[in-house]
Amino acid sequence: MATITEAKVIVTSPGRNFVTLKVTTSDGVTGLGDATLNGRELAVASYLEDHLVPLLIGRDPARIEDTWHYLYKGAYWRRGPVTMTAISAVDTALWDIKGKVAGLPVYELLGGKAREGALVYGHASGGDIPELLDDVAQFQEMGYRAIRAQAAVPGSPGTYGIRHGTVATVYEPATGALPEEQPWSTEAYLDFAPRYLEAVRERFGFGFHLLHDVHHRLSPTEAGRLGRSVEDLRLFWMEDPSPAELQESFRQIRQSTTTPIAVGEVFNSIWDCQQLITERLIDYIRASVVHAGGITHLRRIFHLAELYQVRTGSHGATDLSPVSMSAAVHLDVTVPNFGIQEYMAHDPLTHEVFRPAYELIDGALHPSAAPGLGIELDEEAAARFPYDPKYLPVSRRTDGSVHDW
Ligand code: GCO
Ligand code: MG
Repeated sequence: MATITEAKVIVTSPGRNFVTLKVTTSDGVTGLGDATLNGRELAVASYLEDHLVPLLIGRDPARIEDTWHYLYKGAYWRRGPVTMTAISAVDTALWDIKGKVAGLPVYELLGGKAREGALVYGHASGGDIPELLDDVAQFQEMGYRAIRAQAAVPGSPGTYGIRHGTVATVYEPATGALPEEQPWSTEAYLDFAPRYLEAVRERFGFGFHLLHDVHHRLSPTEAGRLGRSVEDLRLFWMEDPSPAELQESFRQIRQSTTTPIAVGEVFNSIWDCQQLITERLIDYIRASVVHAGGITHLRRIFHLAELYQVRTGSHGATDLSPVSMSAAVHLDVTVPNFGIQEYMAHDPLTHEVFRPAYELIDGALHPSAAPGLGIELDEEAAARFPYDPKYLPVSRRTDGSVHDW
């Protein structure tokens, strides 16, 4: 029996911060897992180094399911983003190893392909409506068949989702060495968002999927109003309309509008979306490999969703490293209830360290057929980019109080 002989945590900042776990077996096989938790990276690095790595040494790398439960139940303290991101990294690395040992791409271990590629959506944004329209045009030229549209809300500089620069520039919300504080007016947003979404449909028509992210900024009543006001624009989805700690609040949004609802990028376990799924309060579940317990646990969430006709639409912003993007694409091509995959191309510097083998073809990501996840990490290159503390911004209402981000 092969055993795990080493598990190394690699923290690097090629364009942005990433935490990666590299697991090595006694047969010399290595596997990678993403452990990046935006703005809280070192907490996961410590959880891994101080608490999980000692438990991995000597274990059988083939026993993925057993290791998952050993780490989850064995900790006594369950769930939470730090714990679940650390478990995700171990799980993803073990799937990578299992694929390499079997000589098969991970999608074959997951039951084989149900589709050739995973339809992705790109992020168009603008400081105003004309800029947004130019950006949408560029994404269409690049072959994207699904596009998310966001424009800066007048009076709310720094509105989430707005890339500052050309289409080749990467959108990156984690900026300051301390959190940047940004003003927010829900009234101004509710007035403006339907107008720019309508401008996109007017100019480009209905021959592509149009998505929009609300970023947890609305109450259920406000979200219902927004959803209703854009029904004629036939959005693919309205994302994160409200904070989802109160799952039952989505019933009100659901009853107010036929605009499809997507949620889940901050979820870390099946328990965060159990009611949303089983009561059909959402259309798309956006949990990801890196924050929701790895391939093993995310697959469980997706299977539960399948029973209730909820489709998948995993988070895939730049803070999800090419390691979790690789894992996501392997899983996406196998699940019957796949909906869409978010994809934001990484900063070119990121690719000096991470070499993923997935390919963007005609608006869809295709996994590599290489054994494992098809991802390599250059440790020498990683060492050239030391950790660079960055925080996500904090949002404040016009009266100065803290709002949801
Ligand atoms: C998205 C997200 C991101 C997050 C970021 C936080 O839909 O892609 O909302 O942009 O804000 O991933 O770490
Ligand atoms: Mg989002």
